[in-house]
Amino acid sequence: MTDSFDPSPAAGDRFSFGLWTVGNPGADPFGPAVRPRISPTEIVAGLSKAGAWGVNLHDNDLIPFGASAAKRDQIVADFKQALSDHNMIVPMATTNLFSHPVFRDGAFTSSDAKVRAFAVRKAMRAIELGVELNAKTVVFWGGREGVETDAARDCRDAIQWFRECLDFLCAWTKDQGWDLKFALEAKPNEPRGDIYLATTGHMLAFIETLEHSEMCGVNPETAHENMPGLSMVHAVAQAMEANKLFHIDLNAQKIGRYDQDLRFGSEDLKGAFFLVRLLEGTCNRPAYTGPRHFDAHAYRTEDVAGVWDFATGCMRTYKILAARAKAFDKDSEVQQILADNHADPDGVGSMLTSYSASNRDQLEALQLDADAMAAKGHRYERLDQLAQEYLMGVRG
Ligand code: DIG
Ligand code: MN
Ligand code: MN
Repeated sequence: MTDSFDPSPAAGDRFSFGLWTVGNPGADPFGPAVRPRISPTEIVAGLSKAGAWGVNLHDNDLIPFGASAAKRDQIVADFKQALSDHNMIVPMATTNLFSHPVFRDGAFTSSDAKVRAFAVRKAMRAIELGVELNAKTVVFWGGREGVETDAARDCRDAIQWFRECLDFLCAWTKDQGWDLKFALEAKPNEPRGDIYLATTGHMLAFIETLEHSEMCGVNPETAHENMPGLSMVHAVAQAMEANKLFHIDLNAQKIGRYDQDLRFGSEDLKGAFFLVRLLEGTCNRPAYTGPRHFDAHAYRTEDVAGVWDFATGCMRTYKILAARAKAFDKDSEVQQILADNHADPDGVGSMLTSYSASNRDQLEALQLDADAMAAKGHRYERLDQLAQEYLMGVRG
């Protein structure tokens, strides 16, 4: 890598963090907070200084549950002033439908219709806040939408109630004349024993059953796909292919662990490399144009200075991987191996793009030698070694 490369984050990179990420005080199920709470206005200032572009929030990250209207308005006014002072925007807003005990058996999937109604109304207030802060995307993470025992309810009822609540909120949003995108975030478990619609794939199928599916997409999170051992790269690629990647939660995770929400790239670096390659479109494909959002937090071992080390590390790693991916895809040997594997001199692929009598007859007439095709090597060992060497900085 040339010495001139500077991985320092800049506004043009569209990096964003949630108030809950750098504001995480380090509490965990086995111990209390270890860091002082940083106020939302201090977070805005700190993120701006670190080079971030946007700051996201749950309603209650900013406005305490049950705050009076006057208190709410004052808090929002102060927050807006901080955004203006530090040239920061709010790309995404979301609703906390998981902390208050009222949601202990779910929000949109609670068997109690009054809880579902309470959750929908809370989401309406959070969407109003997002619109007031000029957010363009609303994320829905159903942290409590699940069970510890399937004796609790029929999953089909849960899915129907989830759909009803989202259809209601989509229709209400359109009724307000707002042009918002809803991004549904999947997670397989934690805090519930099993969370409904556990992966991005489940969410993509569910979205197609919604009344206003055109305004709904997904918000895949690295940790949430990796927890069950799935590929975040494949989840994001499927979302992009379906034009449903409306937002993304970038972080890192050891497979098979609880949700660690680690600094981006700090675990599966090769997975992060291929994810950034996909998002940046360095392999001559359209790039993802949304926020590069980090839903992660610093180790509990860190003090406040360490929190900003964490935030800077997320952004620097993303930029370094973007540069590595660009160099990898410009490498002539990489391009040649990929071209050899995709070669189709006889145009056979075009016979499969759609069915016709002509394509059928051409397909039937093809001379295909299975043994000859089977004997062909693909040079993926060399290709992956090249990727590794770009990652390790010994090439390009
Ligand atoms: C957890 O991964 C969830 C919540 O933090 C939030 O609702 C969402 C926003 O990115 N991610
Ligand atoms: Mn997470
Ligand atoms: Mn998330």
